[in-house]
Amino acid sequence: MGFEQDELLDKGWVVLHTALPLTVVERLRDAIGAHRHALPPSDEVLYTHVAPPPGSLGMAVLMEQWFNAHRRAGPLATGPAVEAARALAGKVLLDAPVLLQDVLMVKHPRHTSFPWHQDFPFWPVDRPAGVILWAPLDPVDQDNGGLVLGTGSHREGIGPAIDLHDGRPQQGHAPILPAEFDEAAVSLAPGDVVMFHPLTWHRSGQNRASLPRRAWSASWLHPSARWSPSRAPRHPLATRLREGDPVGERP
Ligand SMILES: O=C(O)CCC(=O)C(=O)O
Repeated sequence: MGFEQDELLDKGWVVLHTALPLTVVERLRDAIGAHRHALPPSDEVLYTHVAPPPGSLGMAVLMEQWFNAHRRAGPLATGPAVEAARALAGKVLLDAPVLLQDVLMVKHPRHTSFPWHQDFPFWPVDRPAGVILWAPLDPVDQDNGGLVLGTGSHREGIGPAIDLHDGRPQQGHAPILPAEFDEAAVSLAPGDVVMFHPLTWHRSGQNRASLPRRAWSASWLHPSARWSPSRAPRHPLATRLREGDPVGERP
């Protein structure tokens, strides 16, 4: 087992320094520029369990995001970065990783913070077997809205999908957070990657700097996982998936 998998299993997250070539970083920055020029940000994907509350301000107040640019062509495409990321995901999944989704993100100073949440509850997948790669495209720290991860929080089990506007569970349950955990605020340079477990609780603060904070994330599944649209019925993929099909067979 490599140190990456050891640390991921132990802490729930691991930083890989200088893991992505700067040519890939540059390509992703260009892809964000191309998206901003050509396409509006992706629609609401925050409410994978219940309909958005009336008057919800949607993703626009949290972040500018474009989903699944790996499916696009030309300057919009993130395909070359996906291939570099696939090799990194393979270090911890130790099998052929399956890409669930990728997201280009821009956090401007006007955007609000992301409250504590896990990613897995938003996924139409039957088990938390996978890894998220989060790659800054600008230097990030706590001043410009860098990630904060709950060390060991992946051992607390599967929580609810969180409403990212107020930090409360989408299903209307009482607010819950996992038990005690140490908070790790990661400072990263372009080319670094933080990998975290689908059950690792994480958050990010406001961008208090003057420049936008750009990042890219790619969520990977272990091929043993199966589709489960009933776990996230409002996820954009859900209507195209059959319960129990292997994730390797994309719709
Ligand atoms: O990039 C960020 O600030 C937060 C992203 C995040 O938490 C997520 O996409 O799950």
